[in-house]
Amino acid sequence: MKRDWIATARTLSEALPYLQKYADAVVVVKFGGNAMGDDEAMAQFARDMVLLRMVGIHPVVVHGGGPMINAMLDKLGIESHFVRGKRVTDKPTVEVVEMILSGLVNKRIVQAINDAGGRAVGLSGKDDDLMVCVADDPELGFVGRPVEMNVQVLRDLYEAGIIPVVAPVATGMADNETFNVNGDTAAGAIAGALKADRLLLLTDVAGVKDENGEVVTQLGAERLRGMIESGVVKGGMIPKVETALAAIEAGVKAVVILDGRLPNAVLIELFTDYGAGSIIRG
Ligand code: X2W
Repeated sequence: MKRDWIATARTLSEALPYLQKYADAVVVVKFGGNAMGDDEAMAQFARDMVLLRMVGIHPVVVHGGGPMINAMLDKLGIESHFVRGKRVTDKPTVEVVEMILSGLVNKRIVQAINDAGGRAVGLSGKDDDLMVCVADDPELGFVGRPVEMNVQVLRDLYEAGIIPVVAPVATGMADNETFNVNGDTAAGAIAGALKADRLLLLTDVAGVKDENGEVVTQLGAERLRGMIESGVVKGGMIPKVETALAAIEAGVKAVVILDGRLPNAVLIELFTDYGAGSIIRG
């Protein structure tokens, strides 16, 4: 296949204003379990993170892994229940959650970024007390709501050129407590505490849809609140848009909800006029 090198060079040239705009920006990327594809898709995501780092952006990856937790719970014969999009988490379940998120999923992402030539370090909300939680709701068991964020460890890592990769597992106020945190919630809390320039929520839908099922590319916080109240935004999208609104209130400049299965979704969003998904601003 003959490649159009002129088009390739033009693409790079057209990215210049965006590269200048995002120099030194802190970009928190939530990489959901449903957005993680096969090894090739994982390698592509990892290359995008390394590219961000190489152009002077500070990416912070916060991941999910719901489908991987489900698969292990199935194997162990433990049933999964969800209430308002969150996993009801008893003691045996939280142990599996920590093993899968901090172990399997976190290390798969770390390894992929390192294989792409980056320097990734994996940690969870427990490391350096990054994220301290209380129980979100008695009905949910060990599901955490972040109440104290200590994000200096993330700054220390990214200032040293390292890409932090965070598993949404947290410590509690009491000794020996472990909490399962929804990945979107964790990413929003981290982005808010860092006052990030962007929070990108990579999921498996194209963005926030209006009453006609069309993706809305730009949204203000007020319109979005109205869309929740009128029921236009529903189901699994509710925790995402609530996370987006809370992050903006905490000082994140903009949040983008986009389809992480799209090849190079992050690059399309940050470096092209086209953008991707729905961008939410205050
Ligand atoms: C999630 C944590 C993983 C997650 C869970 O147990 O599935 C809660 O529901 P995704 O892939 O981003 O959905 N925690 C409390 O959020 O994964």
